Amino acid sequence: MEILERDGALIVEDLADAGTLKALWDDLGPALDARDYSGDWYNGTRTRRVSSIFARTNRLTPVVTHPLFLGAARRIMQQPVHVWIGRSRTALVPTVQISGTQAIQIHHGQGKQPLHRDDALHLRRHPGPTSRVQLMLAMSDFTADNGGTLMIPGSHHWDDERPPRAEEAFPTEMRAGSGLIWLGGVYHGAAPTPRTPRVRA
Ligand SMILES: O=C(O)CCC(=O)C(=O)O
Ligand SMILES: [Fe+2]
Repeated sequence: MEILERDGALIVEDLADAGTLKALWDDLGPALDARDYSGDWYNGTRTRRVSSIFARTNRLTPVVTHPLFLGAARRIMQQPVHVWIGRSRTALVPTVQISGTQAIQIHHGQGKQPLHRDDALHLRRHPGPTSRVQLMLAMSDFTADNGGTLMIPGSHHWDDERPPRAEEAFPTEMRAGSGLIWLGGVYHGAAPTPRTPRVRA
């Protein structure tokens, strides 16, 4: 919790076991193979994306309920909010729910995705309470040259005036089965893949 709140991102090794990873490839791999490249500058002209992945596999449950992910999401987002209901001052505790899900496969020759905050979708101001706790499960190894996601640690603390700069970003390097847990306010982006023919998912 301390690292996540300070840096906004961390890697948990062996978040998913080998059996889960194989099953995810069996269920999602054919859908990725059948998918065209996204075809736009933001989603990636050499990137295949498959959404709604709970409709395509039933093997994600142990991943999204992993105590280090779900537990962190609950600790961060289930903060009581005090409201008046008539003359009663009441604490409402928000629940958490799964939001968008996507398998993202980056192929050789993909350019850099612009650095962005995923919680921009919530049209919110920063800094402020976290409204998304996110998980990137590595289905293949992530390296600095195969598209390991670029992250700017600590950038969830920034206000909305400060732009992200490429020099501040670090590539995510992790083995297949590891999970990158990160907050929705952290600037990040898919990394370019100029040098390697290996695909990343
Ligand atoms: O796949 C990645 O490395 C990151 C993609 C991303 O940040 C996005 O599409 O919002
Ligand atoms: Fe993103």
